[in-house]
Order: sequence, then C-alpha cells, then structure tokens
Amino acid sequence: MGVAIIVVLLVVGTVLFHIFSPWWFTPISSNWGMIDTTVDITVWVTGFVFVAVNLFMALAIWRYRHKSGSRALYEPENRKLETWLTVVTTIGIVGMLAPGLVVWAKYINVPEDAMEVEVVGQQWQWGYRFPGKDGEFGETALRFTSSTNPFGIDPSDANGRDDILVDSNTLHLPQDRPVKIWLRSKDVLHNFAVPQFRAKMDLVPGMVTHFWITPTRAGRFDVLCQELCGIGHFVMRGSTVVEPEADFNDWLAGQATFAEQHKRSVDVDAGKQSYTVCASCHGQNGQGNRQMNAPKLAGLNSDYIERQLRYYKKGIRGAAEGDTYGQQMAAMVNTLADDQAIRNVTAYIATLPDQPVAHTIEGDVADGKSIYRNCSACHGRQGQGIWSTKAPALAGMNDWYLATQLQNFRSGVRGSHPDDEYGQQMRAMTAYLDGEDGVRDVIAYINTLDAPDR
Ligand code: HEC
Ligand code: HEC
Ligand SMILES: [Cu+2]
Repeated sequence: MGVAIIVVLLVVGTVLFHIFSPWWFTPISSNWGMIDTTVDITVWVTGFVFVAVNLFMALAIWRYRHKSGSRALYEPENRKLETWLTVVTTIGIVGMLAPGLVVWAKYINVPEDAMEVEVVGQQWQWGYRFPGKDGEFGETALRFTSSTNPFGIDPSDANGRDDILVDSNTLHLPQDRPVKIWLRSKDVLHNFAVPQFRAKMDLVPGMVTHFWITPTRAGRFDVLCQELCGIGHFVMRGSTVVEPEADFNDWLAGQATFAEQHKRSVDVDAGKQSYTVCASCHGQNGQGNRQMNAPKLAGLNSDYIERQLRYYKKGIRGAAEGDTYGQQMAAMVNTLADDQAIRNVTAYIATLPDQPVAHTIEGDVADGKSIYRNCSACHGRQGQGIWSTKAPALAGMNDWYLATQLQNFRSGVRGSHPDDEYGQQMRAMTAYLDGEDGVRDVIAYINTLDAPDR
C-alpha cells in the first residue's frame, strides 16, 4: 500500500515540477518554431506514457497485493493483449519520430536565396568566415594553418582572397534573412549551439556539415559549444548579434579580408620611436620594472601584445574600477595613434632580447604542478604560450605580475568586460585556483619551467 502511494506521489510531483519549473525555453528568435513543436510532441507522448504506466503500476501494486490464501494466475501468452500493445506502441513511436524527420529535412535543405557563413571551431574558440564579394569560399586545408593564416585558407586559390575573416567569438547576422551555416572543425569534435535559434550541430573534424536559419529577432545571444566532454569546451562562449541588415553590412565592411590581412606592413623604426615612451616604465629592453608595476614585454607573443593594446585603447582592459595599474597603462596607449602604430610598436618589441627574470614568489611546486595541468591545455606544457588558443607565454615572465593578473581575473577586475572574450575564458579558469595559495603554488611551478626558445 505504502509503495503504491509513493509511486502516485512521484507521478504527481513530476507533473507539477514540469508545469511550475522555472527552466523553460528561452524566447525563440529564429524560424525554427517547428523544433519546439517536435519537442512538445515528444514531451506529450512520453509524458502520457510515463503517467499511464506508473499509475497502472501503482494500481497493480495495490490491487494485487499479497492476500493469504489467494494464488496468482499464470498466463504466458495473450495474443489479444500483445497485438493491442504492439499497435499502440508503434503509433506512439511513429507519432513521436516522424515529425522530427520532416523537420530535419527542412533544417538541412537550404533556401536558394540564403547568404552563407562558415563557423570554424577549434580548441577553445570560434571563428567565422564570409565568402566575400565573389560569393565563393576559398579552399582550406589544415596544412595551410599558421599564426598568420589561422583559417587555413589555400593561398593559391583566388576565391579565398576576398573571404572575410572574423577572428573573434562574436558573429553578426542580419535579421530576417536566411543564412546557411557551414560548420568546420580544426581539431576535435565541437558543437555549435545558439539556444534562442533552437539550432545546433556537431562540427566533425574531416568533414563540413551545414544547416540554415532565419534569425527573426534582434539582440545578442550566447553561442555555446555543447560538446561537453573535454577540458575547455565550456569556455567556448561566444555571441551572435542579430541586427537590421544595414547595421550588419556596416559591421561586415569593417572586417578584413584574407588578402588585406596579408598586405599589412609594419615599420619597425616607427615602432622604435613609439617605444621610447613605453621604455620609461617597461624598461629599455622591455625587461619589466617592478617599481613601476610594469611587466616584461620581451618574449610575449606578438598577437597577444597587439590584442592587449587594442583592448586598452577601447576600454576593454584597464577601465574597470579598482584596476589601478591597468588605468596607468590605458592612459599610455593613447600615444599610439592607430592600429598601424600598434602593429609597429609590437614589431619592435618582438626584436627585443628575451632575458631571464628574477623569481620573487615561492609556493608548493607539487600542488602548482597539478593545478597547471589544466592551464597547459591553453598556455602550453612549458608555459610557452600557444598562438591558436590566444593564451600568452607565462614561463619567463615576471611572477609578481602573473600574481596580480590572476588576482585580477579572480576578482573580476580583468575579464569582466562583455567584449573581453578571451579574458572571460581566463576568468572561468581561475576556478581551478584554490584561493591565494593556489595562485602562489601555480606560479611557483611556472617559475620552474624553462624559458623556452622563442
Ligand atoms: C606609466 C607607465 C607605463 C607606460 C609608459 C607604458 N606602460 Fe604598459 N603597462 C604598465 C603597467 C603598470 C601595466 C600592467 C597593468 C596591470 O597590472 O594590469 C602595463 C601593461 C602593459 C601590457 C600588458 C602586458 C601583459 O602581459 O598583459 C602591454 C602589452 C603594455 N603594457 C605595452 C605598453 C606599450 C607598447 C607602451 C608604450 C606605448 C606602454 N605599455 C607604456 C605601465 C606602463
Ligand atoms: C581555455 C584556455 C585557457 C586556460 C585553460 C588557461 N588560460 Fe590563462 N589565458 C588564456 C587566454 C586566452 C589569456 C589571454 C586573455 C586576453 O587576451 O586578455 C590568458 C591569460 C592569462 C594570464 C595573463 C597573462 C598576462 O600576460 O597578462 C595569466 C597569468 C594566465 N592566463 C594564467 C593561467 C593559469 C595559471 C591557468 C591555469 C589555472 C590558465 N591561465 C588557464 C587562456 C587560458
Ligand atoms: Cu568545443
């Protein structure tokens, strides 16, 4: 009797939880209302079966409970009952799955007038490519991939020259226009998902998959990697900005093509000129100066330096309340007039000799080593920095500066700005650090890594 009541209570509780749960779909913002319908059908069919089977079980437990003297009837075959159950189950399953096939066919059959964009997944970021004026994507292959060609475009393919490359986690899309989304992975399985679009698909290394959507509502929506196994997929957070077509076109016009990115030249002498200001804090050889709280720059990855300088300029870094040192730096970046000046000074810094630094922090190296296993997925085993993950070198850098930065990420002084895509990843990663001891220990371990050849 008790068990029957518990089963009934479980059924009632589950149904109530479903109805009153705060976790419902986010408001939809694409044409794929059909996907919600198929989910609803599945919930109705499985929900009905769940309630019916469990209530029947409760009834059977109560009705046929043990009574002394009564005997069970043994009936191994019942054609009528079996036929009836088979027919009903078949109808239920067909009703549940057939609509999904219809929707799937629509989901991958792209309308003729759709524009195209390619989503490129890699550990642990997204990038996006548009076909450019000619409407054709250039061929790609992994062997072409390098820090100056992160999308791996075949340099000899004319179609690739005008491809527009967005090396950022943020994708803009025009509202009310069908878009064909191509999906390509550079390394492992990823899964591109935008919950508001009700659209997602795996990116499979070695093949190119696709689906299409029409975004119907303007706004900024999260892009998630829903490939959940693996150390860093959960930090592959990006955004899609859906906006009126005119705004989208403005944004697209501001993105560089493959050819433009390769035409960029640098003037190291001009960079040397600009660097005289920087030298007063960072040192003549970019060796860092603790009195000024200015870190070593020599040996830092150039693309990282460029990005940080742009961040300071746009207020993405160094503008937060409480970021005293960052604010000092942000004031100085105004001596660099534009993007060209940023590239020049970075090119000059790349010529500075990388010298060893004094160690100032001690801690439990063994504990630091076990923490660092997670960090190495992006910063490299030797802390040398990896261009493709956008994570800078840590080995051979000022340990006091690494400590401030880890504290800044932890407290949100750094990495909280909505446009600080990579700082946000680092913020999430500081969860591996168990308080200030963890910061000390991991830095003590980083101090043991050889300054790599760069
Ligand atoms: C007034 C002193 C000062 C001057 C001048 C200065 N900086 Fe800085 N810079 C700093 C400080 C302080 C920081 C560290 C900010 C922090 O702790 O967050 C910094 C940080 C940086 C970083 C970030 C390094 C990293 O590892 O994240 C870069 C890159 C940088 N500066 C480049 C430059 C360049 C290029 C110039 C010359 C145009 C320059 N700085 C001039 C004080 C200065
Ligand atoms: C998912 C990849 C990823 C992982 C894992 C990761 N980082 Fe980072 N880290 C980054 C990126 C990307 C940046 C650069 C952020 C930016 O561009 O502003 C960064 C920046 C940093 C910086 C600032 C360096 C500077 O010069 O200012 C420190 C310090 C750092 N990471 C330490 C760590 C430590 C310690 C761990 C392990 C607990 C770790 N990171 C794990 C991606 C990662
Ligand atoms: Cu992923």
